[in-house]
Parts: sequence; structure tokens; C-alpha cells
Amino acid sequence: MSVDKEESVKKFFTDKNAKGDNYYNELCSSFEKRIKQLKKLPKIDKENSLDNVFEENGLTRRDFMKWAASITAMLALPGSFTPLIADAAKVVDRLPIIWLHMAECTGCSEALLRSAHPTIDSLIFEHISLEYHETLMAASGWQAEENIEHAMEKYKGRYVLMVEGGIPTGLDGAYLTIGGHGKKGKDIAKEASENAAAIFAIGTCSAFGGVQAAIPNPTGAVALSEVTNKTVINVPGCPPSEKNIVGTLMYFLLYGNLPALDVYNRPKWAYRLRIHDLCERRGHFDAGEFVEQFGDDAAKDGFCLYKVGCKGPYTFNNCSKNKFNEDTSWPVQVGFGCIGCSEPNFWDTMGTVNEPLRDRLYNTTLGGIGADATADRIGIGLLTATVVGIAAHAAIASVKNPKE
Ligand code: FSX
Ligand code: SF4
Ligand code: F3S
Repeated sequence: MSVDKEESVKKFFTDKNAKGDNYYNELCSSFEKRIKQLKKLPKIDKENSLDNVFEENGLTRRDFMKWAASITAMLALPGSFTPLIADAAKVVDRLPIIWLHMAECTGCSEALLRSAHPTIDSLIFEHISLEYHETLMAASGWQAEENIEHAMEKYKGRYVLMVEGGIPTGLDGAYLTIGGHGKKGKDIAKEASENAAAIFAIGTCSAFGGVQAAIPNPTGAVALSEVTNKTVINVPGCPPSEKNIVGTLMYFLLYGNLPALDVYNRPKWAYRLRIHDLCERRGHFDAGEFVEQFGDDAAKDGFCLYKVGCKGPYTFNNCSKNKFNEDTSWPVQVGFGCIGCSEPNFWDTMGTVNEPLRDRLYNTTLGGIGADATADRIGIGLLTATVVGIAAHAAIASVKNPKE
């Protein structure tokens, strides 16, 4: 282990042990204080309470507390914080939200809201005060334009800005104009960022440019962070899981500040580990048991999908924990490898979807040890898996944000 790595491991354990009773007591008081302050703010949705919304949708208090417990665990807080998380969810409608759509497919909104049976996450999201959301609001045209201007003025410095989609900047932004006055998307995003209390880039398009920024990027689409000099919290995924969206919101609600972020400004609580680290097929990877082609016996046995293109070793996200479609499944579970959708430029850098990356990234970083060669020699077991892990980290480190 290098000295640097050793130091950081030591620091990790020292910090962890330092988080004794005092740390959690103080955290608990600061959450209570914050919830109290939020409660004093005018209730934006005066007509309804979250309790009523749950009742109308056939959800019990038990369901709600189960949800609160899962958010508590997700944010790595002790179980005793569950009632506080539940309290915080109830004041979520004190937080005005402005949600902008730029260049994208609306999959992020869909992921959150289109469930056959409303989930707690979707209900909480519907209950928060969405002051402006082009897909959901009734207003259109001039009225819609007025709404956003009014919301930005009325909630100046208080609103949370959520942006979905990449921002076209080609032809000075003329590829995306919105509303009766033909305002450019890039100008709206920049203006709305100015007085936001927090800014979340929802989805890979907004976080990193996404599919429209893939080569040759005809509209000059860029990440939200390129058009504003404010800090943007990236919640990538194409689409991201609704839990990562709601979890990020809950974090902000409770802590009142930004979570610890990785080099790509993704909250560490959600994007700290690789898909590969959390994968239910990982045992097969370590044992050298691979699907060689879709439909073979190994596929039926649920073996590892690395050789049919899984990019889990290079992708940081928590999909196996959060799952999609009402918590039923996630890509690898249904038998299709991860395509790396929460990584910057994954359309350009992650190669062909159904093929491993071959030697493209590995050769330069590990003195010629190719990923496929590694997988073929996997019989040597865990050591080999470690090599792939190191290779993936090294490859990722080599393409990290130059700003770091
Ligand atoms: Fe689509 Fe959102 Fe992908 Fe992008 O999700 S699901 S293309 S991340 O901006 O609508
Ligand atoms: Fe899972 Fe993919 Fe890693 Fe295999 S390569 S263990 S399928 S994440
Ligand atoms: Fe995306 Fe991979 Fe998860 S493709 S949804 S990060 S499993």
C-alpha cells in the first residue's frame, strides 16, 4: 500500500471512531433546530399535509416509517435518527423547488413520478412545492414564463434549483429556446442559478452533458456546471434513481448545507462505491464464472456479465441497493450489464455496450495487463479480481476532472 493510501485509510478509521455519542448528539440537535426553523416558514401547500397525501394513497404510517428508516440508512445515519427523518419529510413542502428542463428525454422526471402505485418518494416529490416544472405544471406560454420569474423573485435565495438535461451552447444557445419570448435555455439556467439556495443537476445530461453532448455534439451541449459559477451537486444516472434524488433533497433539508462530494461533485453517500463493489453477481466474477454470450447456460445461471459488456467495474453508483421500477430490479439483475450511465461522457468512453472495454483503458495503466486477459485468467481468483479493481480505479483516476 502506498504511503498516501495508508494515510487515508488511517484517517478514515480515526474519523469513524471519532464519531462517538457527542458527534451524533450534536448532529441530532442541529437537525432538530433546522426542522424547527423550517416549520416556522409558511406552508406553501396550504391545502394538504403529507399525512393526508399518504392516507389518500392507501399508505400507512408503518410504510412511511419504513421509508424513513431506509433514507436514514442511505445517509449512513444511526437508526435512532429515523423519527427525525420522518419529521423532516413532513416539512419538505416549506422548500420551494424550481425544476428546469433543458435538452433531454424527461426520463429523470419520469423515473421519479411515473410509478404504477405511488411510492413514498414520488408522493413526497409531488408534495414539495414545485413552483415551476414544465412537464407537470398546468400553465403554459406567457403564464409559464411569468410563473418562473415570479418564483425566482418571491423565493430569492431560498429555492432549490433542479435542472434536468444538458445545456446547448452552440449558436450561442439558439438550439434551445423556451417560452413565448424565445429565451435561451442557457440563459434561463444561468439566471435561475444566481439566487438558488442549492443547485442539483438531476441526471447525467445535466451533470455531464449526457447523450446530446456525445461526439459530435452538434448543439454544443454542456453540463450545468459549465454555465454557472455556483456549486452544482451532480446526481447522475440516465435516469438517476428516485432515491438518490429524494435522498439528496433530504440531506439538504436536514443539514442545510452540501453533502461531501466526489471529484465529479456527486454526493459520496450515494456514489462512493462502484456498481462492481455492490453487485450480487460479484461472487461469480471472483470465481471466474462469466456469461460468454447472452442466452447461454451461464446467463441462465446468473453469472457475471463482464464479458458481455458490463461496465460495473468503472461506474460509481448504488443501483443494486436502490433499484428501479418500484424497487423491483436494476440492469444487472435482469441480465444486462451496466453501461456506465452515471459516469461523465459514458457514451463516448465506455465503448460498445455489449463488449468489454478490452485493452483500451487498461493497457496504458497497468503495463499491458488487459481487462479481457485478466478475466480469462480469473481462475487465479481474488488476486485477479483485485487487479481488475485496481485497474479500474487507475483508469478512472487517469481520466478524472482536470480541475482536481
Ligand atoms: Fe433522459 Fe433526464 Fe437520461 Fe438525460 O434523465 S433519462 S437522457 S440523464 O436528462 O431525461
Ligand atoms: Fe456485477 Fe458487472 Fe462486476 Fe460482473 S462485472 S460483478 S455483473 S458489476
Ligand atoms: Fe446506469 Fe449502470 Fe446503474 S447503467 S442505472 S449506473 S447499473
